[in-house]
Amino acid sequence: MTDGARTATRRGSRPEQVATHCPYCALQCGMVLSATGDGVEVGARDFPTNRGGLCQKGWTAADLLDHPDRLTTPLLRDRPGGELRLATWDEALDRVAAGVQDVQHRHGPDAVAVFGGGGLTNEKAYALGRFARVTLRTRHIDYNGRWCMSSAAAAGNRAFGIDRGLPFPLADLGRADTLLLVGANPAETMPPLMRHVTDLRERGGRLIVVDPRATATARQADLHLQPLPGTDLAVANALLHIALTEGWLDRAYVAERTTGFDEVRRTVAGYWPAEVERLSGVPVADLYATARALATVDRAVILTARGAEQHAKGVDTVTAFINLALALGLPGRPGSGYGCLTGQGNGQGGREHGQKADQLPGYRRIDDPAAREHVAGVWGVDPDALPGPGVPAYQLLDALGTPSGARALLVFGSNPVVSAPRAARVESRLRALDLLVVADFVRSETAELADVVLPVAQWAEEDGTMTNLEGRVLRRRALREPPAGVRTELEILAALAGRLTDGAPLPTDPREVFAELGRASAGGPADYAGITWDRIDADTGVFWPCPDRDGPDTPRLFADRFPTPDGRARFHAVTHRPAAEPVCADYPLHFTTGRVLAQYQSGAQTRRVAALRRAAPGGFVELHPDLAARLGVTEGAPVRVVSRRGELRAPARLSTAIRPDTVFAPFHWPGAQRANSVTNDALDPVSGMPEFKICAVRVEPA
Ligand SMILES: Nc1nc2c(c(=O)[nH]1)N[C@H]1C(S)=C(S)[C@@H](COP(=O)(O)OP(=O)(O)OC[C@H]3O[C@@H](n4cnc5c(=O)[nH]c(N)nc54)[C@H](O)[C@@H]3O)O[C@H]1N2
Ligand SMILES: Nc1nc2c(c(=O)[nH]1)N[C@H]1C(S)=C(S)[C@@H](COP(=O)(O)OP(=O)(O)OC[C@H]3O[C@@H](n4cnc5c(=O)[nH]c(N)nc54)[C@H](O)[C@@H]3O)O[C@H]1N2
Ligand code: SF4
Ligand SMILES: [Mo]
Repeated sequence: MTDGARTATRRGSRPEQVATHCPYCALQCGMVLSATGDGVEVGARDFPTNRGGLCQKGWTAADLLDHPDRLTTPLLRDRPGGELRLATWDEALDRVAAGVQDVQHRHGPDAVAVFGGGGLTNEKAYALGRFARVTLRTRHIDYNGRWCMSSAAAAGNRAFGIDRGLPFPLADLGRADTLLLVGANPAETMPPLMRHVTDLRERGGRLIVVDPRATATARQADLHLQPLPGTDLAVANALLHIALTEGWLDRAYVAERTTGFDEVRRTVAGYWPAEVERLSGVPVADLYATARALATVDRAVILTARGAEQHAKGVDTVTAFINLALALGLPGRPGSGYGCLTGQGNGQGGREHGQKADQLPGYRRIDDPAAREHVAGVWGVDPDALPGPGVPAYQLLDALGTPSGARALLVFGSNPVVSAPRAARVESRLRALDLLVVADFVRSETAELADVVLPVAQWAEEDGTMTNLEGRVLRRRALREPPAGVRTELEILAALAGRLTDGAPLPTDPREVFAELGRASAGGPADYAGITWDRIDADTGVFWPCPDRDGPDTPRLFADRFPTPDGRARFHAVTHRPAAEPVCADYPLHFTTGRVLAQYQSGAQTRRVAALRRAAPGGFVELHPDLAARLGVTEGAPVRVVSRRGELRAPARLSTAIRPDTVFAPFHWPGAQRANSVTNDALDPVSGMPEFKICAVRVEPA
């Protein structure tokens, strides 16, 4: 079935089969959904990203549609400490509207906050931003992408003047001679992506992986660098140091296409490979081999993901790898470049259209008068009525219920009780609210704390668009109606806007919302003005920027110029600094976190899928056998991982794949196994990214 073969948009005329995409990660694998007598069947579909493959999460995605845990009625808590009870939509929406009005009356518009998600469609993310700014008039909106993409986004904007995760189609990886993956484990986090890596290797290309653990991805690599967590920046500077001393730079490119190299040259001159070996544990010979493999081939690609980015120096770490890429002349060279692997299903689009605290649709800045004027025009409001910038996600959550923070919170598409750093503290902040509203299709751990829970449609029940990790705008297509009692976010926002204002109602038809989004984004960095649903349907998606209906889209960026004022990319000199929390006698080990193949994020969805629960039944603590022996811990024995902020308890998993000075736990489980009870809430000063990937702990038998 081709991408545009069938579209289902009109209610009441649903087809038996639709071509759509997986609800989970940013690879947005192509899927065919078929209505069977008693449910929905998932089939794989050939699409340029997944080339016919799906991972276990994708295959089982339909299991949640008719799951017994599925919410089909709003829930309401009548008094603090009481139980959630079934409610009608009118009761629930009236309660939200009254709560919002009461809080705003007592504490002003900013006392209501909105927390969005990178899994929302473009239409929903856009509508949520508009709802916050126009209906609620609050500056407080941010989203879980702050914990995901924000460091790479800030570094990309700083260097290239634009933030598109991959500035080229994914298939370019297959044609590269060298691929350097830094803090990325796609064999578990985006398994079908590895088909492109297989292409590369079959052509004789080399894969180099930088990860403190010998992951499933690292085991396929030609070279695995196994640094201490939090030392990637120094590694990148050492690689550039080597390229410089070996005369491997692309001097013409640096001279013609970049600015600011001189200071970077002076800075990296101090990153002697032998010193970086002492700091990171990566042998000098491996540093040389990596620099050579990147610098002496025709086509080289450097990709970062959360391992390098989720640090209090995440922006500078990404910048160090961008500096390396620029010095080697990679960005814009065919088949080469730097990119970051976006994570959530709509992690890319979700960060372009107004869920971010400082941003208006089209990736415009909310503090830019021209941007305010343009977007206010589309929204039919006075530019001066738009609020100013808010604060990044963690600051927003950490202030809830305090005199300086919001007193009501509306959550759409996130489960921060499990996924936020220093989660016990965030949980207590949520409990301190006057009003917590959660829109979800299951009773997530965050929904359990809510005063009002609003049941929403799932991916197979809604139309819209998603923007995948390549910047390719795709169509999500509905196979069936939502179950009775369930509403879409667009319907919920419109109903609330109707109760809260007497202005023009918000549109509830996603196609109409997308057209409005296009107008609002016109002329902005992420320009969708030329994209229509029909145009997406006619092909395998449309790459932004795409300003004109009749003009081309942009699969590859940077061929001739960068979208900066002078058309050049900008180097920024960056220096290594230690993790926010160094190890010490009481907390002598490094703790890092991440993902396993069969669970997704906070696990609210995937922990409910039987096949995935069987594959990954619970949390664990990965530690080296030598460390385990020292601690007197055996395989499967319960251990406690203790930091200054809290502890997690889970069975030990002994593995020589991890450094003996580092322990790892996945973050998909709540309660005693919650990794984020332990993590550090130190933030990157530029991006607001928390330091999920390193803090100091001790491990004890439990
Ligand atoms: N199965 C599954 N797939 C997913 C998701 C999921 O939850 N489950 N989530 C999706 C989302 S939103 C995202 S953001 C992506 C994330 O995709 P990835 O970034 O690939 O996932 P992580 O496991 O968080 O981190 C990758 C690796 O970073 C390593 N690491 C830890 N600390 C450091 C360090 O200091 N330096 C370096 N170089 N590496 C380090 C970890 O050992 C880990 O193997 O996955 C997406 N796909
Ligand atoms: N320790 C540690 N913590 C981390 C990370 C890490 O690597 N280590 N990674 C971070 C990263 S990269 C990310 S992206 C975050 C993600 O963490 P979360 O923001 O918690 O992400 P999800 O678990 O995907 O939460 C989505 C919730 O919304 C619901 N949902 C799904 N789709 C929709 C929808 O369309 N509408 C609505 N209303 N609800 C929906 C789901 O059922 C689920 O309850 O976690 C971060 N936390
Ligand atoms: S790789 Fe991502 S998009 Fe593809 S099937 Fe798995 S979770 Fe879905
Ligand atoms: Mo993410």
